[in-house]
Amino acid sequence: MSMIAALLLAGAAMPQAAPTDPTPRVTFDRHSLRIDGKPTLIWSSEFHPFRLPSPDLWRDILQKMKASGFNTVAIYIDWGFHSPKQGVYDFSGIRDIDRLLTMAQEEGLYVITRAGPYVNAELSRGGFPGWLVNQSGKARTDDPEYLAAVDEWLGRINPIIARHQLGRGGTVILHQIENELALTTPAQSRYMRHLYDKARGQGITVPMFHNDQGRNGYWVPKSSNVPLTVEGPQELYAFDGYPGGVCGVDNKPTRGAPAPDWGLYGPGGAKGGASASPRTPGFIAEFGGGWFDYWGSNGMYPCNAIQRGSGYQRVFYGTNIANGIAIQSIYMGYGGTSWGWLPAPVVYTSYDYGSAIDEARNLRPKALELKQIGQFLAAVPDLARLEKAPPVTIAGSDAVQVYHDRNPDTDARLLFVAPKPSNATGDARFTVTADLPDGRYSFTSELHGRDAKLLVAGVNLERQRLVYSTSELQTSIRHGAEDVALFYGRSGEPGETMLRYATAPKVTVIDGQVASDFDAARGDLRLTYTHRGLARVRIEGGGRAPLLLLIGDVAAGQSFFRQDGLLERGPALVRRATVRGGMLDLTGDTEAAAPLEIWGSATIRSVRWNGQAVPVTSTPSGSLVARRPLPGPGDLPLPDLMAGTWRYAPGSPEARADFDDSGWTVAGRARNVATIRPPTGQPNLGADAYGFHDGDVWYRGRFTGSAEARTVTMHYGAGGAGMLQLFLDGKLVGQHVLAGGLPRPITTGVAAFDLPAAAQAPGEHVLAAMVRVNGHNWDLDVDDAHKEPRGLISVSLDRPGGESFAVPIAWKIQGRAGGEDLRDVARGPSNNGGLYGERMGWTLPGFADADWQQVTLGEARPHAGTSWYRTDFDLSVAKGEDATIGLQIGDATTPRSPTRYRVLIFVNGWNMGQFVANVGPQRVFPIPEGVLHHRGRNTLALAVTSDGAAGNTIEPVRLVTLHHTRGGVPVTDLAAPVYRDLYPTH
Ligand code: IPT
Repeated sequence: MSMIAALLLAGAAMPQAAPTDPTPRVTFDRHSLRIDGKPTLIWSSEFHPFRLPSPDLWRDILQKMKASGFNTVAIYIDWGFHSPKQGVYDFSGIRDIDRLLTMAQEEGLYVITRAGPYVNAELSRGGFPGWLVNQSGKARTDDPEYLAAVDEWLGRINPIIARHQLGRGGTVILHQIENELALTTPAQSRYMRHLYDKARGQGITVPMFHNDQGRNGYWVPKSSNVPLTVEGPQELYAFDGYPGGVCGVDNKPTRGAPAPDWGLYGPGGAKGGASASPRTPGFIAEFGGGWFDYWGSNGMYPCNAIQRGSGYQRVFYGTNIANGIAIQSIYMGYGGTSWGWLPAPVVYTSYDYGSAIDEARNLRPKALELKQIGQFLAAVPDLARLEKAPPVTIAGSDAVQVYHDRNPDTDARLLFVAPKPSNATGDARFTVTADLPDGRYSFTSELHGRDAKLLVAGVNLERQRLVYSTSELQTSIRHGAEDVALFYGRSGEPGETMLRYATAPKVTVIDGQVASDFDAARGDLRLTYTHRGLARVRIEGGGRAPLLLLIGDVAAGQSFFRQDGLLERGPALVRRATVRGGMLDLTGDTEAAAPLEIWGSATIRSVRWNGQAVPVTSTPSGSLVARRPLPGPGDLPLPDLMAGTWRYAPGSPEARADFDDSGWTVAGRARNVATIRPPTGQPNLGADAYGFHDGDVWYRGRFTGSAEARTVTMHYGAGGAGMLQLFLDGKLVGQHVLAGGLPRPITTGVAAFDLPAAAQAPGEHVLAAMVRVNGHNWDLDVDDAHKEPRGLISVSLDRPGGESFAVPIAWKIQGRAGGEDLRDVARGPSNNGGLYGERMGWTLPGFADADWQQVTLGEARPHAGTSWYRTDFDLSVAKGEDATIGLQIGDATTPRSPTRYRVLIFVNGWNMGQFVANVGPQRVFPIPEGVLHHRGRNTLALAVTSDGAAGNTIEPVRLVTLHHTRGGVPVTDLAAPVYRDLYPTH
């Protein structure tokens, strides 16, 4: 071996760090991250603060992630969410990233920051700010105009991240510099280098990475030296993957493909390989934990939650772990809400994603399984460093496979048992024979349906020695002189756990049916049982600390939380456990009256639950149990909105010929850098060129009546399920809707209308068009797709068969009041578009609608254009109770209505989403507390847009409870302007 090769090899075994930090706390070797030198498996899930516009509730999500077994949260940060205008940035209120990173630290989670500049994330423009689409330079290259914009952003966000790095005031351990940059020309190389240098220069010292769109080997660290890969400047290589199939159109889960081997068991090389970057840890920066849903679907989120639910999680996440993927982040942990104009054309308002925490902040059943996996990973630190171990022998079934791994330092084993192929769902009973650290053993196990098992062998567990177990280990604690270990298995399945002792220990079965025998020659205590409920066994003597062995079925296992070194069970959620001077303070949630049982520090003398004393008594298994159940939530009565008072005002005065548009912007001359342009010589009508980047935009075009003015053809861009309404002198000519119902929606269209005879009459006429802009395209493919124009692209007024653009039109444009100069800074750039009612403040609390017409919503007549309906209602959610209340329109059991209308929903001034009756599928819109005042008055304003045809009337609107517990976190109503703050002179 050459000297250099020898040095390189030696170097590979040494922990590496980012080059600029003299005392790095986060380093890595080829197996895993090391935190303070300790190999640490990173088990993470994704959260988007911008998709939960109520910062107090960020803590709720972080606590639920922690309680579900995660040690890390990954966050995207959306550049556009913070910047309405070049040079203008906001990091306050719902945009306070400092606060989020502080909370993560307080909640004991590590953080992976993914701060753009580009994030994708089903966001309008993939997270780029609105103003960026006016740049002529190509985005995600080293174009100077683009880089200058990027530097603006990085100059603000990087220092925030830097001051929250581990050891420097926070818990940020990894930082992502770009997302899925799948174009790898020299311009991208220079761009990547720029991003990296910038971050280092601005004090980010933790290891950095890029998220490769699949396992392509794009942007691998210099050290990797693997053919067909592209080098990048960062320390780590990470990629994303969404295997496992998608739901069918019938909303039924599909079988999907087997779990890919993206590590130790892969075929080698960049694409599938053992690694594209052999000197850095296996790192999946996004692994599908659900999937997004699109306009016109049948409402796939519940199915997505099942498709990537229980069996999927065990099979797929388990396959990753067995492949030595030591950094794994699930996308999404909590999806949330793409409120306002956040959504890209590919998605509607809900970004529930089928994730473990649903949009209304309920823990789905799959979260309970994640908790078991997460607790297991934390209990066996050996799993951070895995290598292949010799194959095992499997008898009795061809339908299973066992991945056998070992930790090179401790020789601890992982036996990952999965169906073969891993998307199979049959029944198998089999016997595994393996040479394990404590000898050669054979054991029998089963697999039923879509399932897999993460078994361990040869592991030191607290003060015990686990030879092997056919039950899955969930967790263990030291409880004073005694250890407690929790195992689980499928209900009704036999199980066997083997423990090592010097001499025969004393076995006392406290609860359940567990048999034991001792093999004195080997020192093996074998416990055999059937998983059912929760068995409790105490084992004493034999040369070890006593052990309380808890053996549950899956449901029993899932009832356990492990917070702060204690075990707790009974309530729906245990958020925190704090022991101080003999007093245990627990916080958490109950969905109904619930028991409480605790194993923990032997010094606990009294217990409080959410601040209330709980009398406890001790049990033979060493636990404390509450003498009375913890209380559940009370009733949550909601007001009947249909019985309330509603006020109505027509909302499309812009359509009228005599409307005063003197304050509007003349459209035509602005520079056009859009990807679709009007024919040469025609004006630039694209809304972005005039500073209107989000939401609805109005146009008024004056022309002189002429015999030529017979048809009008409008080329326009409006995003997913976007639309256009055209009026002539105040009367609706027609509307045109872009087809929804596609994962890749149609985002531009051509609307052609015959004009009424009025257009041929002499004198001035006005064409007025409203374009509902449902998002800008993302830039996933690095082709500037975010610059596809929105609003009108070109308009031709002609006689059929005549010359195009025969009749000239003078256009004016109006979008959001103030354009890039936000009037409502607190609600921010994605809250408002340019509807008349939005420009006039009709969305806001405190607007005086008393002189509007009083109507009964159930009897409202449809009007062509936009109609506004306002009402107030009071809520009084009991103190100490958490809830998510939603607004439902129409019949929740059908995804869409035969009627054609759409609604923008403003709650206390916040644009909480869009309902499109004939496209669907979303009918229920969760409104987070903070936006919604749970104890006080609320203002609801609905902007209903239709063609006015009979029947296109708004369906019944009601409030519904989507989540309700006793517990929760304290939430303050958001500080945001009311009407008089923004319209002081009115
Ligand atoms: C990948 C993106 O990185 C992420 O931002 C998000 O868009 C996610 O997937 C899908 O929800 S994109 C990739 C799957 C093409």
